[in-house]
Amino acid sequence: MLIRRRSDIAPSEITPVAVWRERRSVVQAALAAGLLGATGVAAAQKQPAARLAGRPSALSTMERPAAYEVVTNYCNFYEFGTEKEDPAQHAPKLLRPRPWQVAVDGEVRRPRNFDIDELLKLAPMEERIYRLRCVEAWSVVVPWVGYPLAELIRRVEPTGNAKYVEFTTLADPKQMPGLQSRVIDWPYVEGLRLDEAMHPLTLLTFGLYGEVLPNQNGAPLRIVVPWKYGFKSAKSLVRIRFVERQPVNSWQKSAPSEYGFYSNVNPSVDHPRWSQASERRLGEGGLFSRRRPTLMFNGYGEQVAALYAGMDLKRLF
Ligand SMILES: Nc1nc2c(c(=O)[nH]1)N[C@H]1C(S)=C(S)[C@@H](COP(=O)(O)O)O[C@H]1N2
Ligand SMILES: [Mo]
Repeated sequence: MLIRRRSDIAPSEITPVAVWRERRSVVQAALAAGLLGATGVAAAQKQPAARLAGRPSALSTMERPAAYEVVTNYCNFYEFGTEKEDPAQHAPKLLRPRPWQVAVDGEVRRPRNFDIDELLKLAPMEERIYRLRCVEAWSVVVPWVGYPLAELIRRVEPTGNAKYVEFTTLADPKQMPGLQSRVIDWPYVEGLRLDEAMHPLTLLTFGLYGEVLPNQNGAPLRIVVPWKYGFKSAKSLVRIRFVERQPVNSWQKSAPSEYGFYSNVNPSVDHPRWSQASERRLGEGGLFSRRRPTLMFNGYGEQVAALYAGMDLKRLF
Protein backbone atom coordinates (compact mmCIF):
# COMPACT_ATOMS: atom_id res chain seq x y z
CA MET A 1 0.00 0.00 0.00
CA LEU A 2 1.69 3.16 -1.18
CA ILE A 3 1.14 6.68 -0.01
CA ARG A 4 0.11 8.82 -2.93
CA ARG A 5 0.16 12.57 -2.80
CA ARG A 6 -1.57 13.48 -6.05
CA SER A 7 -4.94 13.85 -4.39
CA ASP A 8 -3.90 16.20 -1.64
CA ILE A 9 -6.76 18.52 -0.99
CA ALA A 10 -6.90 22.31 -0.81
CA PRO A 11 -8.29 23.92 2.38
CA SER A 12 -11.04 25.48 0.26
CA GLU A 13 -12.52 22.00 -0.13
CA ILE A 14 -13.36 21.63 3.54
CA THR A 15 -17.13 21.73 3.68
CA PRO A 16 -18.99 23.02 6.71
CA VAL A 17 -21.45 20.52 8.18
CA ALA A 18 -24.46 22.65 7.23
CA VAL A 19 -23.34 22.62 3.63
CA TRP A 20 -22.78 18.92 3.03
CA ARG A 21 -26.43 18.38 3.71
CA GLU A 22 -27.04 20.42 0.57
CA ARG A 23 -25.21 18.03 -1.64
CA ARG A 24 -26.15 19.63 -4.93
CA SER A 25 -24.91 23.05 -4.00
CA VAL A 26 -21.66 21.52 -2.77
CA VAL A 27 -21.12 19.79 -6.08
CA GLN A 28 -22.00 22.95 -7.97
CA ALA A 29 -19.66 25.03 -5.85
CA ALA A 30 -16.89 22.53 -6.40
CA LEU A 31 -17.58 22.55 -10.13
CA ALA A 32 -17.45 26.33 -10.20
CA ALA A 33 -14.17 26.31 -8.31
CA GLY A 34 -12.77 23.70 -10.71
CA LEU A 35 -12.03 21.37 -7.83
CA LEU A 36 -13.48 18.16 -9.19
CA GLY A 37 -11.70 15.93 -11.64
CA ALA A 38 -13.66 14.49 -14.54
CA THR A 39 -14.47 11.27 -12.69
CA GLY A 40 -15.81 13.04 -9.62
CA VAL A 41 -18.12 15.11 -11.76
CA ALA A 42 -19.39 12.13 -13.71
CA ALA A 43 -20.07 10.11 -10.56
CA ALA A 44 -21.69 12.99 -8.73
CA GLN A 45 -23.99 13.93 -11.61
CA LYS A 46 -24.99 10.48 -12.73
CA GLN A 47 -26.40 9.22 -9.46
CA PRO A 48 -28.76 11.39 -7.45
CA ALA A 49 -28.19 9.24 -4.36
CA ALA A 50 -31.10 8.21 -2.14
CA ARG A 51 -31.31 9.98 1.19
CA LEU A 52 -30.50 7.99 4.31
CA ALA A 53 -31.01 10.00 7.46
CA GLY A 54 -29.76 9.07 10.91
CA ARG A 55 -30.32 10.68 14.29
CA PRO A 56 -27.18 12.44 15.56
CA SER A 57 -25.14 10.22 17.87
CA ALA A 58 -23.46 11.24 21.11
CA LEU A 59 -20.55 9.03 20.00
CA SER A 60 -19.67 11.46 17.18
CA THR A 61 -16.40 13.37 17.19
CA MET A 62 -16.69 17.17 17.28
CA GLU A 63 -14.19 17.41 14.43
CA ARG A 64 -15.31 18.78 11.09
CA PRO A 65 -15.95 16.20 8.37
CA ALA A 66 -13.99 16.33 5.15
CA ALA A 67 -15.79 17.44 2.01
CA TYR A 68 -18.07 14.80 0.47
CA GLU A 69 -15.98 14.97 -2.71
CA VAL A 70 -12.83 14.05 -0.79
CA VAL A 71 -14.35 11.02 0.91
CA THR A 72 -15.96 9.71 -2.28
CA ASN A 73 -13.02 10.28 -4.63
CA TYR A 74 -10.01 9.24 -2.50
CA CYS A 75 -10.77 5.62 -1.62
CA ASN A 76 -9.20 2.29 -0.86
CA PHE A 77 -11.18 -0.54 -2.46
CA TYR A 78 -8.68 -2.85 -4.11
CA GLU A 79 -11.41 -4.83 -5.87
CA PHE A 80 -11.58 -1.80 -8.19
CA GLY A 81 -7.85 -1.11 -8.44
CA THR A 82 -5.00 -0.05 -6.19
CA GLU A 83 -4.96 3.67 -7.02
CA LYS A 84 -6.97 6.01 -4.79
CA GLU A 85 -8.95 7.27 -7.81
CA ASP A 86 -9.81 3.79 -9.16
CA PRO A 87 -12.85 3.02 -6.96
CA ALA A 88 -14.60 6.33 -7.79
CA GLN A 89 -13.87 5.77 -11.44
CA HIS A 90 -15.05 2.16 -11.72
CA ALA A 91 -17.33 1.22 -8.83
CA PRO A 92 -20.22 3.61 -9.66
CA LYS A 93 -20.86 1.89 -12.99
CA LEU A 94 -19.69 -1.66 -12.22
CA LEU A 95 -20.88 -2.59 -8.73
CA ARG A 96 -24.53 -3.64 -8.45
CA PRO A 97 -25.59 -3.06 -4.84
CA ARG A 98 -29.06 -4.55 -5.41
CA PRO A 99 -30.42 -7.14 -5.10
CA TRP A 100 -28.09 -7.96 -2.17
CA GLN A 101 -28.11 -10.61 0.50
CA VAL A 102 -25.86 -11.10 3.49
CA ALA A 103 -25.39 -14.58 4.96
CA VAL A 104 -25.09 -14.56 8.75
CA ASP A 105 -24.03 -17.98 9.96
CA GLY A 106 -21.56 -20.14 11.85
CA GLU A 107 -21.77 -20.39 15.62
CA VAL A 108 -25.22 -18.82 16.03
CA ARG A 109 -28.59 -20.24 17.07
CA ARG A 110 -30.43 -18.43 14.27
CA PRO A 111 -28.32 -18.50 11.11
CA ARG A 112 -29.99 -16.95 8.10
CA ASN A 113 -29.73 -14.74 5.03
CA PHE A 114 -30.74 -11.12 5.35
CA ASP A 115 -31.92 -9.03 2.45
CA ILE A 116 -30.44 -5.52 2.33
CA ASP A 117 -33.91 -3.98 2.66
CA GLU A 118 -34.52 -5.96 5.82
CA LEU A 119 -31.17 -4.91 7.26
CA LEU A 120 -31.95 -1.26 6.54
CA LYS A 121 -35.01 -1.56 8.81
CA LEU A 122 -33.47 -3.69 11.55
CA ALA A 123 -32.57 -0.87 13.96
CA PRO A 124 -32.77 2.94 14.09
CA MET A 125 -30.20 4.66 11.89
CA GLU A 126 -27.69 6.94 13.57
CA GLU A 127 -25.32 9.48 12.15
CA ARG A 128 -21.86 8.87 13.59
CA ILE A 129 -19.04 11.25 12.79
CA TYR A 130 -15.87 9.20 13.18
CA ARG A 131 -12.18 9.61 12.54
CA LEU A 132 -10.88 6.82 10.32
CA ARG A 133 -7.10 6.24 10.33
CA CYS A 134 -5.66 4.41 7.34
CA VAL A 135 -2.54 2.30 7.88
CA GLU A 136 -0.98 4.48 5.16
CA ALA A 137 -0.69 7.34 7.71
CA TRP A 138 -3.60 9.49 6.61
CA SER A 139 -6.88 10.01 8.40
CA VAL A 140 -10.26 11.40 7.50
CA VAL A 141 -13.41 12.49 9.34
CA VAL A 142 -16.66 11.11 7.90
CA PRO A 143 -20.32 11.34 8.94
CA TRP A 144 -21.37 7.69 8.55
CA VAL A 145 -24.97 6.45 8.78
CA GLY A 146 -25.68 3.08 10.35
CA TYR A 147 -26.38 1.29 13.60
CA PRO A 148 -24.24 -0.76 15.98
CA LEU A 149 -23.29 -4.15 14.57
CA ALA A 150 -24.35 -5.47 18.00
CA GLU A 151 -27.99 -4.93 16.95
CA LEU A 152 -27.61 -7.58 14.26
CA ILE A 153 -25.43 -9.88 16.36
CA ARG A 154 -27.98 -10.03 19.18
CA ARG A 155 -30.71 -11.11 16.77
CA VAL A 156 -28.81 -14.17 15.52
CA GLU A 157 -27.89 -15.32 19.05
CA PRO A 158 -24.22 -16.37 19.04
CA THR A 159 -23.51 -19.68 20.79
CA GLY A 160 -20.92 -20.12 23.52
CA ASN A 161 -18.43 -21.24 20.85
CA ALA A 162 -18.56 -17.90 19.00
CA LYS A 163 -15.28 -16.17 19.91
CA TYR A 164 -14.61 -14.25 16.68
CA VAL A 165 -16.53 -12.77 13.76
CA GLU A 166 -15.31 -13.18 10.19
CA PHE A 167 -16.41 -10.73 7.51
CA THR A 168 -16.31 -11.73 3.85
CA THR A 169 -16.84 -9.17 1.11
CA LEU A 170 -18.02 -9.54 -2.49
CA ALA A 171 -15.56 -11.04 -4.99
CA ASP A 172 -17.21 -11.00 -8.41
CA PRO A 173 -14.80 -10.66 -11.33
CA LYS A 174 -17.65 -9.40 -13.52
CA GLN A 175 -18.16 -6.39 -11.29
CA MET A 176 -14.65 -5.99 -9.92
CA PRO A 177 -11.76 -5.56 -12.36
CA GLY A 178 -9.26 -5.36 -9.49
CA LEU A 179 -9.67 -9.10 -8.85
CA GLN A 180 -7.36 -9.73 -11.80
CA SER A 181 -4.51 -8.48 -9.67
CA ARG A 182 -3.26 -10.91 -7.04
CA VAL A 183 -2.38 -8.29 -4.38
CA ILE A 184 -4.92 -10.03 -2.17
CA ASP A 185 -6.10 -13.61 -2.04
CA TRP A 186 -9.75 -12.78 -2.83
CA PRO A 187 -12.30 -12.54 -1.37
CA TYR A 188 -11.27 -9.79 1.03
CA VAL A 189 -11.71 -11.19 4.53
CA GLU A 190 -11.52 -9.39 7.87
CA GLY A 191 -12.10 -10.39 11.46
CA LEU A 192 -12.87 -9.05 14.91
CA ARG A 193 -12.99 -10.64 18.33
CA LEU A 194 -16.64 -11.05 19.38
CA ASP A 195 -16.36 -8.37 22.09
CA GLU A 196 -14.87 -5.93 19.56
CA ALA A 197 -17.69 -6.68 17.15
CA MET A 198 -20.25 -6.15 19.94
CA HIS A 199 -18.68 -2.85 21.06
CA PRO A 200 -21.10 0.09 20.65
CA LEU A 201 -18.60 1.98 18.46
CA THR A 202 -18.52 -0.78 15.82
CA LEU A 203 -20.93 0.44 13.18
CA LEU A 204 -22.80 -1.55 10.54
CA THR A 205 -22.78 1.20 7.96
CA PHE A 206 -25.22 1.90 5.12
CA GLY A 207 -24.61 5.55 4.30
CA LEU A 208 -22.54 8.67 4.58
CA TYR A 209 -23.38 12.39 4.52
CA GLY A 210 -27.09 11.58 4.82
CA GLU A 211 -27.16 9.41 1.68
CA VAL A 212 -26.88 5.71 0.93
CA LEU A 213 -23.26 4.60 0.55
CA PRO A 214 -21.74 5.40 -2.82
CA ASN A 215 -20.46 2.18 -4.43
CA GLN A 216 -16.82 3.20 -3.99
CA ASN A 217 -17.29 3.50 -0.23
CA GLY A 218 -18.59 -0.06 0.14
CA ALA A 219 -22.24 -0.18 -0.97
CA PRO A 220 -24.64 -1.44 0.08
CA LEU A 221 -23.17 -2.12 3.54
CA ARG A 222 -19.80 -2.16 5.26
CA ILE A 223 -18.26 -2.19 8.69
CA VAL A 224 -16.63 0.86 10.30
CA VAL A 225 -14.35 0.23 13.29
CA PRO A 226 -12.96 3.65 14.23
CA TRP A 227 -10.16 2.62 16.63
CA LYS A 228 -8.51 0.23 14.15
CA TYR A 229 -6.61 0.85 10.93
CA GLY A 230 -8.97 1.42 8.01
CA PHE A 231 -8.48 -1.99 6.41
CA LYS A 232 -10.50 -3.59 9.23
CA SER A 233 -13.54 -1.63 7.96
CA ALA A 234 -14.53 -4.17 5.28
CA LYS A 235 -16.67 -2.95 2.38
CA SER A 236 -19.55 -4.56 0.45
CA LEU A 237 -20.17 -7.39 2.92
CA VAL A 238 -21.74 -10.66 1.78
CA ARG A 239 -21.12 -12.87 4.78
CA ILE A 240 -20.79 -12.51 8.55
CA ARG A 241 -19.67 -15.75 10.13
CA PHE A 242 -19.23 -16.52 13.83
CA VAL A 243 -16.28 -18.78 14.56
CA GLU A 244 -14.34 -20.29 17.41
CA ARG A 245 -10.82 -19.68 16.04
CA GLN A 246 -9.23 -16.36 15.16
CA PRO A 247 -9.77 -15.73 11.43
CA VAL A 248 -6.82 -14.90 9.18
CA ASN A 249 -7.57 -11.58 7.52
CA SER A 250 -6.51 -10.79 3.98
CA TRP A 251 -3.74 -8.30 4.73
CA GLN A 252 -2.32 -10.55 7.42
CA LYS A 253 -2.27 -13.39 4.89
CA SER A 254 -0.52 -11.31 2.23
CA ALA A 255 2.09 -9.75 4.58
CA PRO A 256 2.08 -11.29 8.07
CA SER A 257 5.03 -9.21 9.28
CA GLU A 258 3.25 -5.98 8.33
CA TYR A 259 -0.36 -6.57 9.33
CA GLY A 260 -1.63 -8.35 12.41
CA PHE A 261 -5.05 -9.53 13.46
CA TYR A 262 -5.77 -6.70 15.91
CA SER A 263 -4.53 -3.72 13.88
CA ASN A 264 -5.40 -1.27 16.61
CA VAL A 265 -4.22 2.24 15.78
CA ASN A 266 -1.00 2.52 17.79
CA PRO A 267 1.50 5.36 17.34
CA SER A 268 4.19 3.42 19.22
CA VAL A 269 4.15 0.39 16.90
CA ASP A 270 5.53 1.39 13.50
CA HIS A 271 4.67 -0.36 10.31
CA PRO A 272 7.93 -2.09 9.27
CA ARG A 273 8.22 0.29 6.31
CA TRP A 274 7.01 3.60 7.82
CA SER A 275 6.20 5.38 11.06
CA GLN A 276 2.72 5.33 12.56
CA ALA A 277 3.49 8.20 14.95
CA SER A 278 1.74 10.89 12.90
CA GLU A 279 -0.76 11.32 10.11
CA ARG A 280 -2.05 13.69 7.43
CA ARG A 281 -5.72 14.63 7.71
CA LEU A 282 -7.54 14.44 4.37
CA GLY A 283 -9.36 17.63 3.45
CA GLU A 284 -7.09 19.77 5.55
CA GLY A 285 -4.23 21.73 4.08
CA GLY A 286 -2.62 19.87 1.20
CA LEU A 287 1.02 19.13 0.70
CA PHE A 288 2.05 21.63 3.33
CA SER A 289 -0.49 20.74 6.01
CA ARG A 290 1.15 19.95 9.31
CA ARG A 291 1.07 16.31 10.27
CA ARG A 292 -0.83 15.65 13.44
CA PRO A 293 0.25 13.14 16.07
CA THR A 294 -1.56 9.82 15.85
CA LEU A 295 -3.46 8.97 19.02
CA MET A 296 -3.55 5.56 20.70
CA PHE A 297 -6.68 3.72 19.52
CA ASN A 298 -7.18 6.67 17.14
CA GLY A 299 -8.34 8.74 20.12
CA TYR A 300 -11.03 6.24 21.17
CA GLY A 301 -8.99 4.83 24.07
CA GLU A 302 -11.41 5.92 26.76
CA GLN A 303 -14.08 3.74 25.16
CA VAL A 304 -12.02 0.73 24.01
CA ALA A 305 -8.79 0.39 26.03
CA ALA A 306 -10.50 -1.98 28.49
CA LEU A 307 -10.94 -4.52 25.69
CA TYR A 308 -7.16 -4.99 25.65
CA ALA A 309 -6.31 -4.84 29.35
CA GLY A 310 -3.24 -6.96 30.07
CA MET A 311 -2.42 -7.61 26.40
CA ASP A 312 1.01 -6.85 24.93
CA LEU A 313 -0.08 -4.69 21.98
CA LYS A 314 3.44 -4.59 20.53
CA ARG A 315 3.34 -8.34 20.07
CA LEU A 316 -0.36 -8.56 19.28
CA PHE A 317 -0.30 -5.73 16.72
N1 LIG B 1 -13.58 -5.02 0.45
C1 LIG B 1 -12.67 -4.09 0.78
N2 LIG B 1 -12.86 -3.37 1.90
C2 LIG B 1 -11.95 -2.42 2.25
C3 LIG B 1 -10.79 -2.19 1.46
C4 LIG B 1 -10.62 -2.97 0.29
O1 LIG B 1 -9.64 -2.83 -0.46
N3 LIG B 1 -11.59 -3.90 -0.03
N4 LIG B 1 -9.87 -1.24 1.87
C5 LIG B 1 -9.85 -0.89 3.30
C6 LIG B 1 -9.00 0.25 3.61
S1 LIG B 1 -7.33 -0.02 3.53
C7 LIG B 1 -9.51 1.44 4.05
S2 LIG B 1 -8.48 2.71 4.57
C8 LIG B 1 -10.97 1.71 4.04
C9 LIG B 1 -11.25 2.96 3.23
O2 LIG B 1 -12.61 3.31 3.23
P1 LIG B 1 -13.09 4.56 2.33
O3 LIG B 1 -12.47 4.40 0.98
O4 LIG B 1 -14.58 4.49 2.32
O5 LIG B 1 -12.57 5.79 3.03
O6 LIG B 1 -11.72 0.63 3.48
C10 LIG B 1 -11.26 -0.68 3.85
N5 LIG B 1 -12.19 -1.70 3.37
MO1 LIG C 1 -6.36 1.72 4.80
